[in-house]
Amino acid sequence: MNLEQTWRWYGPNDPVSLSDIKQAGATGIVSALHHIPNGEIWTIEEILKRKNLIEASGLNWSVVESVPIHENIKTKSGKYQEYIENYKTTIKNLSACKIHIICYNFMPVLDWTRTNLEYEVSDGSTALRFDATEFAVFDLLLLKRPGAEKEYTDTQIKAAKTLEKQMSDAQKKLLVNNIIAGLPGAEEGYSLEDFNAILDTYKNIGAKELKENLYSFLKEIIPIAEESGVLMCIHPDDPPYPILGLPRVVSTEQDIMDLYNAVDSPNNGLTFCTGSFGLRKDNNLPAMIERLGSRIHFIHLRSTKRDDKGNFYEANHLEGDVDMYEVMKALINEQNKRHKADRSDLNIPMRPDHGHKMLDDQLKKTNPGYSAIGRLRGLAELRGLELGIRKSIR
Ligand code: DNO
Repeated sequence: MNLEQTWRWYGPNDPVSLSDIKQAGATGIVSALHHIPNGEIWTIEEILKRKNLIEASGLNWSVVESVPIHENIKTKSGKYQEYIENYKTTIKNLSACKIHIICYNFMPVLDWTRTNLEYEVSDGSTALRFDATEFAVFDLLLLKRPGAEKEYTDTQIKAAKTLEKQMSDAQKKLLVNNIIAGLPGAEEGYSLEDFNAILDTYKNIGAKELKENLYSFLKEIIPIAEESGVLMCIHPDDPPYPILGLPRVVSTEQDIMDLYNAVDSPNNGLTFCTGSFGLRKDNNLPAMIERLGSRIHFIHLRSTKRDDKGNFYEANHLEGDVDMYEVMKALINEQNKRHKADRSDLNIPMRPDHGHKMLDDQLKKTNPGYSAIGRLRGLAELRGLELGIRKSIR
């Protein structure tokens, strides 16, 4: 009984190949059909093409990350009903191809957000970082979002103005791109021109409304997931608090409890991402695993290091603010509970989430956060930790 070791693969264009992944020791692949536009049906034919490619390398397509949710569903507007019907068909088609775990998120407009993709840490490798002042420069001075000043303190506004004066045009352009052009796996990218207009589609949607839209989506799709034997697992917000005046509703333990209660079914589950949840001091990760664990269907293991000014960077997997030892113990405990309850889903898939850009990868073009060697290090450390804990508590 182990956690299933998986690895995110972006498809045939990913600079990390399936044979690289095999050498890293992962057995499961996490992948998505990124070429299919948001909202459209994933046909059986397209799914099988990807599946066959993965299986030809002796690997297994364990998890889909993600089937993205069209913005119209999140705002419950436009063609949302049609997109929900398409989503149901995609669930059925994935199930017909024997793929039974689907990760998704419900973050408005942007998926995950960072300001710096090449932050040099003390050992010379680079990590992804979120700098609150850089973000304020983007929001207040480059995007010039109407009403944004109200969300910042005078000190923050002053710091943003000072920083903006020191930045070159190229640095500003890079910052804008890092935030809105779409990080790997984010299914949408925007131009600065379009961006304010898209944010405006949320002008009447606060947290309450967004939760309602999420739950009405779940009420439609979870019965289909149940019939198809598919486990849906929502990914938390990254970072787990509102940005750009947008609501966030998947950030805390209470949010997940609300989500579980909205549709009380094991198929309505969670992707436990330690990097995202771990950014909030009020999220006690091991306790969350203990209480939310029965519906955790997928795990992202990663650590972050935050300061008290709203900045954070991605630390090595066993360092930073996440107590990975306690997290791993709680996960093993959850597996033991499942074992006792005679459940068949013992080998919960986990993947080393992100990694530093290091060694030879520094000379290569890689997907930010998804280079080979940093994740290889992460996976190696995590599997060692798992083995050590497992053997010592037997
Ligand atoms: C970032 C990822 C996210 C995640 C989605 C899930 O590295 O964790 O892009 O895949 O939010 O839907």
